[in-house]
Amino acid sequence: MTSTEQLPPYYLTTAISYPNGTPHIGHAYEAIATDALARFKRLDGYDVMFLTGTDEHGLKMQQTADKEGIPVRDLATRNAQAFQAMNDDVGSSYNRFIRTTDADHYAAASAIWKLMEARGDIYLDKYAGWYSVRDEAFHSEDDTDVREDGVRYATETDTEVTWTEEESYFFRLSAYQDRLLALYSDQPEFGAPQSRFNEVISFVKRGLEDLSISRTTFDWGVPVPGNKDHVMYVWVDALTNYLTGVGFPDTESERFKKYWPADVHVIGKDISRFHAIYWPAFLMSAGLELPQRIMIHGFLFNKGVKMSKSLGNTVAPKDWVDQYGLDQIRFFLLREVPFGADGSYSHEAIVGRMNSDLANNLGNLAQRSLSMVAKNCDAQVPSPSSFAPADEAILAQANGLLESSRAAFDRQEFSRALELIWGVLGDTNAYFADQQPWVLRKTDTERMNTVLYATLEVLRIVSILAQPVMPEGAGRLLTALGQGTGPDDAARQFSAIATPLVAGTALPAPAPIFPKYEEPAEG
Ligand code: ME8
Repeated sequence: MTSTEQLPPYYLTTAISYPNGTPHIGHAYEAIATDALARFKRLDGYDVMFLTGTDEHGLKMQQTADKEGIPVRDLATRNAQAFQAMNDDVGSSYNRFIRTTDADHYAAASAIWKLMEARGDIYLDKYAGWYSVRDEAFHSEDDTDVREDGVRYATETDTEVTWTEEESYFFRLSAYQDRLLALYSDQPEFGAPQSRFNEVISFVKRGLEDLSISRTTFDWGVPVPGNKDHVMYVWVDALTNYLTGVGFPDTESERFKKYWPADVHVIGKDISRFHAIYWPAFLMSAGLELPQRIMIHGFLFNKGVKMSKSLGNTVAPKDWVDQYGLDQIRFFLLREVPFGADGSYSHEAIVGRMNSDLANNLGNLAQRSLSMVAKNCDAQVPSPSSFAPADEAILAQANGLLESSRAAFDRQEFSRALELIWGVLGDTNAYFADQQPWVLRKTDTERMNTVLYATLEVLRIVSILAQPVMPEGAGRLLTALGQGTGPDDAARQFSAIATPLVAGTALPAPAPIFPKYEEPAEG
């Protein structure tokens, strides 16, 4: 038994969501992708810390609560529960669900503020500018425009801005331009994918202004240490959640020493500047190590159209899971859209993936080979004789998948990993059709046994590697292949891939997995 203390650590996070509404498919997408990576790393022998949660402060939360006529804390609690339930619904295996109203988070946010202040990077001044409540950010006049309705908008984000003047603390972001550019060139993998990271780099090259980091017009936030008239700008508090989650400010704790710096922060494209510019600057100022990587994913659209409540095209993640199945939506989202790119979903696209990739390529191959084994091999893994070149070739392909999947997951290229795995499945289907084990049954049972053995061996390797994306279905397939009973079983870890199936292993009666999607009957 290896204790987790000896395993290499891996710390990953999602963005923390604003609980001013309920979760949508975009939130579920980020949770599922990050979860698949967390599961992959656990199965690959890492001691994983996976953090997710809710970002509960700020003016937007206060305004939503006022509109609903309820205390802001109640709004935060109600919707934080909805976000946690969504994570559970999509099978997220987070280790902690953090809320920025948690007591330990207040301590962490105060501590990072004091460190940045002690460095001389925080000063008090006055701010006047165009403020967008939706973005929780000021925009320079050049970045705004007055539209036909007479209202001024932030050009980039299409959100309304209002002229706001207040006393504010500032962070000397301008002093960090050179250090940030040095970081980007020394650590070219810091931001990904490259195209989205390039946008960040150009922004920094154009020059950085100091950042307003406190507010006096409302009090729903973490108090600024030493000045009770100010609360922290919500992004200072929000980004710090990544430190709170591993025990900051106790930088000497085992947990902090083990997990910090984070291996990857997974975020959406609209918040790349906050993560790839402000966050490393805050950490440099506080004298803390920087995360290894900011992975910026794209947005999901409903048939290419932005989701919005007014268009009535938002989808609740739970409804999706109920309609198509959990494994099915996890597979669809990660296979269909290259992570980093924008993507679209539609009923037809989901059903297409379910029927061709899952029901046909995987489910059907498993069903056909396992029922032949049940009938013709005493329900035991058959004993192979010497492998023919066709068998060797398919086994070699399957055995190469661990390394290629690992390379793809390390770059968060989930669709690439699944494409490679399903490529091998496609070739195995062709192999099965070519070899015709149902004919060999009458002509050459030794050869039939070898073909069935090789097919089951590919299915075993594919199922082990499919667990991070489809924990349930891949688990059921592993059970059908006699490979343990639960996800922690040694036979299901990636280290078991190198140990081939043992002939004579008893197999349970095969049950169909990944059935075809049937349209519900009308009426
Ligand atoms: O931005 N498709 O919270 P949030 C894919 N609280 N991803 C989407 C999406 C879509 N249609 N819409 C949103 C915040 N997201 C801050 C984060 S982190 C310290 C603070 C992603 O609830 C979005 O890009 O608006 C972000 O990564 C996450 O969902 C939460 O968005």
